[in-house]
Amino acid sequence: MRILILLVSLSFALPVMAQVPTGTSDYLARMDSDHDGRVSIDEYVSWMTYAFDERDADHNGVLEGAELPGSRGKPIARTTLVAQLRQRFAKQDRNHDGFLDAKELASPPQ
Ligand SMILES: [Ca+2]
Ligand SMILES: [Ca+2]
Repeated sequence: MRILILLVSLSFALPVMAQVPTGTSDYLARMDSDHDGRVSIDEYVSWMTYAFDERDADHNGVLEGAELPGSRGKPIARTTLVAQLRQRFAKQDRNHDGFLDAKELASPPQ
């Protein structure tokens, strides 16, 4: 189950990473939609769920059937993905101020 979650996370994360060839400050700038120089949980989640929303053709909050990468596998609920992203954000927010700065963004949790 853990591996499946990892694969699912990667399949969403990869297209995002592919758009970001040049360093953390660029990455931060793209996620930082209110331009305050740091990434809030909402900015993080909306950035990371972008690929999900693109694929969710009928907008029911679940990827299933042809909406899944490769058109197969178990349905994935958006709420599940968001819960995972929130956990990841909390781990990555090392000083627990509720935001990711460039340094925190550059060092994902192991
Ligand atoms: Ca921000
Ligand atoms: Ca922080």
